[in-house]
Amino acid sequence: MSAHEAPVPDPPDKQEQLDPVRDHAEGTHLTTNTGTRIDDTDNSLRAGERGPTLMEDFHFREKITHFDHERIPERVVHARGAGAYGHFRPYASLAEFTKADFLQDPERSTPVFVRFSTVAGSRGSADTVRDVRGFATKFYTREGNYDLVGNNFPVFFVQDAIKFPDFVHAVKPEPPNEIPQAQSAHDTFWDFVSLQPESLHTVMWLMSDRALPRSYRMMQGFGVHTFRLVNEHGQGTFVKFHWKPLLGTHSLVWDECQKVAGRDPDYNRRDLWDAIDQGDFPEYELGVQLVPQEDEFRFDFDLLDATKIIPEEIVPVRPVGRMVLDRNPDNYFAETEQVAFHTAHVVPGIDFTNDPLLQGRNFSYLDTQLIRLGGPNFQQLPVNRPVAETRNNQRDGYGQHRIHPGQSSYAPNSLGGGCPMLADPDAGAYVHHQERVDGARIRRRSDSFADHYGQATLFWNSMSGWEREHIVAAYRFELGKVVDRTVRRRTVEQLGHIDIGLAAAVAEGIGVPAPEGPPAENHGRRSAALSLANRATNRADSAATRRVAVLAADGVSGGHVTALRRALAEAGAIVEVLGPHDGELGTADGGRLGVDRAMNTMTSVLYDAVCVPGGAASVAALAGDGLARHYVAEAFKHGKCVAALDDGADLLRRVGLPGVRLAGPGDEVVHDRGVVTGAGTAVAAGDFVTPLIEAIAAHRHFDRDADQIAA
Ligand code: HDD
Repeated sequence: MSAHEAPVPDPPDKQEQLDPVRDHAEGTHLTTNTGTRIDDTDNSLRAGERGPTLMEDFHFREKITHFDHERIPERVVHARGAGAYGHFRPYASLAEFTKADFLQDPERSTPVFVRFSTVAGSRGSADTVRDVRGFATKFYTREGNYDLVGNNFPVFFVQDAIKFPDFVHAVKPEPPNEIPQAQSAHDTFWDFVSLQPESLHTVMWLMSDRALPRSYRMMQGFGVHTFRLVNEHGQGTFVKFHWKPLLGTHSLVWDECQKVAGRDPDYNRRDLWDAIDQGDFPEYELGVQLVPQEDEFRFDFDLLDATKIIPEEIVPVRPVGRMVLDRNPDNYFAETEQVAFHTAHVVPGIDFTNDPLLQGRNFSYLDTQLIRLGGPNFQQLPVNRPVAETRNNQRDGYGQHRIHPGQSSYAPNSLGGGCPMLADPDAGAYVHHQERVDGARIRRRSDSFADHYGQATLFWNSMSGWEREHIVAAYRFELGKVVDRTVRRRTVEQLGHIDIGLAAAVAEGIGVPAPEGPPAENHGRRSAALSLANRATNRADSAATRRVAVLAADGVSGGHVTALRRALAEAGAIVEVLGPHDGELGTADGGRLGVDRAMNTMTSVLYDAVCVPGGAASVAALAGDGLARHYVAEAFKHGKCVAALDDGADLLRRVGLPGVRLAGPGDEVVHDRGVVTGAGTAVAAGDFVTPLIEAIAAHRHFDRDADQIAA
């Protein structure tokens, strides 16, 4: 065997690799950065008790200098994020399509680090803003790191990377006053997109509930671009990557988002952290849409156009593996902040296409890491370090952590024995997919990128009734914040190219005329997979990890609470008893019940469902408490499951849930559009629990008459 063909040794596991750099403080003493022990870190060294500080206080100077340099530039986009480690494992070998090592063996898992993010806001902004979410995965494969740097939308706002700075400048806070933070609801964003029809399709996604994920654990991910898989024969296949959360894809509603942004700005970050901490590990299925090379021109759009999807009905998504996130980082800065993704971090078997957005990204990510992470050695940071061996002749630079012995740092060399040697293409070297490229040097987009309305219309046509209502409401909200009337009008005219009904509904809300002239023809095509209401593709009927608030006061039925707690816990839900105060409550049968949280410290928007157990005194106290009534009204308004046992339903009656049938005398259990009421005996018999869990698992019930509810 020649040295070129030497087998690649199995790398260490990523966590094993990180262990030596985890710097635990237990049992240690405070020292300077050079190891000198320190006996006082509270008083600077002074000339006399009331005298000036001395220059020779090296501990003071080192401590302050380090502090002064603690911050690094935040990411220009995707500044706010949350990360987690995990593992990916393919279901079966994908050797037919790709030689990528991590997609070959269902017995072998590959460590990953995932960073989820919002895009527009600064590091300290709220999680539940209307925005695209980043979904970036670093696979630490045996052949090097592979980064799949995707979003939770399958399309992007611009077709060519050269437009990215314009788009980002438009959506970011406006230059004169840096207002508004983390919002697209302002003039410059709508000015730009109304002049830029290629953005329309992605803006439709942004106005939909897709932009308001309930959780990073309940959010799809997409590689967006068409990439290329390459097998060991050098044969290429076009591919679109999809992540599907096993908990289903679920969203919040806009009113809820705005309230959560104040009540818990860390809502999505906390949710991810808590779930992993409690052992509810988020899982996602990796899917691929595969298109043979010879089918490149089979579609009525260009595969290289990142503003287009391949509808799943035309090319189905084939599930190929599963990712589990099972470990929180130890240190936010060291890991989640310093992780450096780059679309050009690829491994053999995964290649690019000529998508002009992707080509530009391949330049941008390396460039940004150089300044953000202080130089060319950012790959040596623990979170970025591949588990595969790295060897080359790149040397020195800021933050060099490796010592390279030896005389030669160039190739070819004889003094270093020719090392590091070039790898054989047949022994794991990356070989770029060969493709003939010729053409005139030109700044022009292909005509095949010209249709900007077809898929925006496809998206609109595919929405259910309530999704359309939410989209119209979102446009009305956003454009209602736009001061310039011309921008409002221009946007409505653009919408007229998608659907005249949509344009008219938005126009009415923002006080501008509906577009004139003959309405654009709607092609009538739909893609059922796009709707969040579609059970088959986007839902998971599970109440697991859903948060349920049980409202109680003194005199509550302890039996109801115990039965609810047991049944919901069995379904994997998280139950919290909320009382008028913290501590304990007395139950109807003379027992004591611990309160998990005082009602005033929480709010219905932090729960997926609200339950009211029986107990005359408890229900009377809650009915007289505006805060308790607000929990019920608000949960109902946001389409959530609301449930009550026995006289607990009196609280629902007091609130007044329009048109909803509640259990009365003689009714065992009544389930009406997510409102579940019934007799206490039914909870004991388990009959109440099945509809309750169904109602929670269904996530939201928008077929209610909730507009008249004040909450
Ligand atoms: Fe980007 C970060 C996703 C277009 C330039 N991008 C960034 C992150 C994600 C994406 C998830 C955060 C990674 C992390 O968590 O650290 N970006 C996308 C997607 C795009 C896209 C799915 C379109 C399909 N991006 C895009 C373009 C450019 C950039 C066209 C520039 C030409 N993106 C960047 C960047 C960032 C970044 C400036 C900021 C911080 C970073 O890279 O590390 O280089």
